[in-house]
Amino acid sequence: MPKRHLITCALPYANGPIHIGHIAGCFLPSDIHNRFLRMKGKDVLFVCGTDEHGVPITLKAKNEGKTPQQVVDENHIIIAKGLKDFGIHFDTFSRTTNALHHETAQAFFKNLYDKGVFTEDVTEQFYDEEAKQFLADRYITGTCPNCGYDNAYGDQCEKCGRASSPSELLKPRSALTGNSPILKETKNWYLPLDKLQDEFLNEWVESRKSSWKSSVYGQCYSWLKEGLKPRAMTRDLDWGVPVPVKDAEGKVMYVWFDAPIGYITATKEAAGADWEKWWMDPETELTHFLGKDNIVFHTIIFPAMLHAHGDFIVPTNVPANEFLNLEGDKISTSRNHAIWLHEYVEDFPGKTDELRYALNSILPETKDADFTWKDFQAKVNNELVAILGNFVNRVMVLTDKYYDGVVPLGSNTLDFTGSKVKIDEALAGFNQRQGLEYYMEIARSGNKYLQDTEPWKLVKDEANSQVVADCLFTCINVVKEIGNYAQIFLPETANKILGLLNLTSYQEEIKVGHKLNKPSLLFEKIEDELIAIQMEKLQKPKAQEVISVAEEKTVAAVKSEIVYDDFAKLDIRVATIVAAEKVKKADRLLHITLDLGWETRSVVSGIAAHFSPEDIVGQQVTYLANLAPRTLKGIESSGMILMAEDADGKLKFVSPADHTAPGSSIA
Ligand code: B3M
Ligand code: ZN
Repeated sequence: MPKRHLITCALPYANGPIHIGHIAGCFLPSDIHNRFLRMKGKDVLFVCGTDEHGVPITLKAKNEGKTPQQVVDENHIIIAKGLKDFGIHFDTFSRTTNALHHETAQAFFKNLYDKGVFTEDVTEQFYDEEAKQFLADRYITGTCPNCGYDNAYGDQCEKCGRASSPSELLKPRSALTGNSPILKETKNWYLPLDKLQDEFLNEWVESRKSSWKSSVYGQCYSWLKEGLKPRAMTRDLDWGVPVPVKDAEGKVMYVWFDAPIGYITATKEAAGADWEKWWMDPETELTHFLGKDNIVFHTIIFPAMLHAHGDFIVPTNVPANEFLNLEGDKISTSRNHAIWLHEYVEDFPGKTDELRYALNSILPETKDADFTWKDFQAKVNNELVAILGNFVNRVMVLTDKYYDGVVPLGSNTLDFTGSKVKIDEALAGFNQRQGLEYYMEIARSGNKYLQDTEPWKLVKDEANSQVVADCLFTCINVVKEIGNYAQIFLPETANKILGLLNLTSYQEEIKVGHKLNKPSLLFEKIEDELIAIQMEKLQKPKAQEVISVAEEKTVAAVKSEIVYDDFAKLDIRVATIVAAEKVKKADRLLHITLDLGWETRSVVSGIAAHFSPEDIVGQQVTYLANLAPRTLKGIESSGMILMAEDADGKLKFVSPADHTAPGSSIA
């Protein structure tokens, strides 16, 4: 039995906000594990923070005309707020640009350096003589040797997807000045993973074979089988943690060297002088939560670093998740095919448990999973509203009606020990989907018990009064069980149930004569309109972002090729706006009437933030006339007005250069 549990959640890159893929990958699983262990009374520390170094951040900054520091400052705030609003409860949410982190990472590096762990190697790297700077792969563009695309990056061609190295590019250019770079010698420090493999990793990974997920062990196994090579831990870059050794001016640590040390920094921030016991005492159980693209860093490189240092423990488990897709398609930040956390909490105020529940039920624990808005709606309406919420509400209403909200003298006739053992076992084994299913069994059994007992019939006969009292006493205790375990799965709901039961903690017992609070609903149905608005949002990609992010290896500059027949299916026309008004209770929507020459059409369009209705009457537009109609906020919308969107997200109408008869076709 470990004495204490240190839980880490992969540090999100501060080069953009986070989306539901990140939530399902590591934030929700780590938060559930944290809540589970705490409920069991364990000593737990749960840390995270933003990963603020690395080349993508410098590129993003350059692109937006900002400093890297501005970029990470902005994103840290958005990410931290979104997670807090979503109820992810870290002991500390740190940053890798904090001074304490630089100090911690430098001390770590220096320790390995002094021990002679690193090997040094001089290699030739591309160098921009005008900018006086070595160029990271992403800073070099050139002609792809495979497809001839002349804006391919040093590490990858975005047109054909081929991964390459900068030296393979034809006519390489520097992204800083456009000059052709020269090759220049530079020294870097390498972690000898080959040596550490023999010395430590082979045996250690093998010892984890039965306790780690097979997907995690499998990845490690194939890396080790291939044989590890020394890997450079320093970079010629001006954004990162400066390398604290002689001859290393102008060099920073490789971002994957400093980022995991961020866990140590965060622990120092949370535990102060006490931090060492969390990292150095073998009685601490260390668990890293992350997505599958980060496995190698947490099972090979970081453990090798920790081992080489010598004072640290290594992780007990690394329960990595697979990927989450969205509406059948890969989540893509550049195509804006994503549900952003900070937007969800704004669009669905007070509904964090609804998303938690939907994601928990599909967590990509063993294979990729797919989130759809329809499924989200169904889970909320058919499970949270119809089962859990409905049961709790019926118990509250009946107690209010029959006993004026006072707990009757009765005895408990249901026992959920079996369900609770099953939940605990599932959660201890990181089977959190299964855990949620067992949890819902409690609500289902409660519902069934109430339905079978039918106190509303029994109550008509005075002779049954004890049976009715027993039934409601039992049900009130089931509500408490549901609330108690909701602390793990549905934290907002746990608080609400505590309020309904008029208790201050789930430790408290439900006593006969205790007065409950007035019933109020836990969940409400998600209406079709809300889902339609979200679907519409997904169909409106933001302007292409030039930088691809780590999660996404290929970014298509142009959508995939179609044939003429695909295009010919679209019936695109010129139309004239003849009337426009705001849609009630929908800030973003305008109801527009279009003249199509031979008839008028009604369209609901999400452009209210960009245009006022009175300004657009008379405007000519491009109109997709044969898009299947749908209903938004009770108004039928047929077809779609096509808009141009610039890089700042501003929308503009696309209209013919001269006035054109409405109904004219565009092809
Ligand atoms: N920032 C990668 C990612 O967000 C990386 C994780 C660091 S964990 C030490 O996918
Ligand atoms: Zn190519």
